Amino acid sequence: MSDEDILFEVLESHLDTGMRGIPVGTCGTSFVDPIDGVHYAGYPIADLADIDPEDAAFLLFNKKMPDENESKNWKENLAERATIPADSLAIFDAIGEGQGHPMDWLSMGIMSLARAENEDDVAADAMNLIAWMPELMARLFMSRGGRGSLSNPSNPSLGMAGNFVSMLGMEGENAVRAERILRSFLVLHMDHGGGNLSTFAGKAVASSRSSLFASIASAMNALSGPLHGRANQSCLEFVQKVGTSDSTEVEAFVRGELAAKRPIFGFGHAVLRAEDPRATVQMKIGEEVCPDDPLFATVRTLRDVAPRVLGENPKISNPNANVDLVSGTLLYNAGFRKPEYYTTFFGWARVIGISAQIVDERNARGGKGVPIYRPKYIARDQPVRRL
Ligand code: AMX
Repeated sequence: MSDEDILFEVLESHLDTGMRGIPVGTCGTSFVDPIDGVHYAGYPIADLADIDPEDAAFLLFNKKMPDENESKNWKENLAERATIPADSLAIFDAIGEGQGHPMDWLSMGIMSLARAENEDDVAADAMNLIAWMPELMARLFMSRGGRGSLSNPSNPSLGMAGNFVSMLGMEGENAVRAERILRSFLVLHMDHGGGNLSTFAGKAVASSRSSLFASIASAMNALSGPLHGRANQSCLEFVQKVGTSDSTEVEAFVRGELAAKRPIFGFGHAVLRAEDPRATVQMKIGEEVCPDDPLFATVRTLRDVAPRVLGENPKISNPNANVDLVSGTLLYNAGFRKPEYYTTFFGWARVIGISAQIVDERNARGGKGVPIYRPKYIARDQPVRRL
């Protein structure tokens, strides 16, 4: 690419559109193809669904799949870092059981770990935060749920998903199912290119050389919005509201929602123009772990019916299933019965991808880092005036 290549011509009609589609930088961790979905360092996401989440993290940071030795060393490195600094997360005892949204707890939890920042070593901070996330998440769930301290102490040798499930005190078949679902959830949600709001927000804050913790907390705050990460909470609530898996009834429900100008959750996407491969993968997992679950049966029928109904409206660019159609139902089957927590799982996964992108941006320009973000806003209706 030469300096002269015109990638995009900014027209007046592009202003005030949320910078939709306007190129602003480069991203080495992942790219999103409108048809084939997200690829991590070139690998289509569907090929990665069953790998260890730790290996997916290695891939995003190193842009290559780890060999056996690299995978072992990487996991040991994370395990060695896993002890949360003493007295951190005391904030969770202070907020009060059930108060505030879990995403606010996640953000505050991450900020409370900033006291252990390594100055000028964003890569070390990223590794530490990734290593601390399973315990942070477990303590968030226990404290906010009023369930006291961890059921079992942190045991990083179980892997990030297994350790979290164990700290919550899940056992037997339930623990196995929860870990299976969570492992793939984490891998599928880690990264989605550079321009989604939470990633962009995290990188923009990081560009001022703010700490990794402040940058990631900002990203989590962006993710917490109902138009972004909190959509996975809304999707499960929507599937519960459908309340049937009968095709005719589901179709009538979908048409009724559209007539009432309400969105059909779990369908459509700003960039993708086919079914999200992450939805396809999760449908397969659902068929494996909970084929007879009534909620999953509703999802199965919605996936058959809704694209046809939505497709009748030519304005809708993509009537097909997105990642959120199935993820909430799987988490519900994993034993996580409160949808308000679902976005924290999304946040946990994104901590990894966004951290990898922040490290890349700090290493840019021969280690100088990307310049501080400074897009231009054009003045509107403000003639110069004098008092
Ligand atoms: N239900 C109802 N209307 C929909 C729709 C859906 N599933 N998908 C698109 N539309 C509407 C849009 O609201 C828009 O209407 P408008 O012109 O009156 O504003 C029109 O169709 C054109 O939209 P688009 O260009 O196809 O998509 P978009 O980029 O504006 O919106 C999205 C994308 C995801 C917000 C939208 O598809 C939607 O609201 N889906 C339902 C909610 C959902 O599942 N969100 C999770 C998305 C996955 C994710 O990113 N986490």
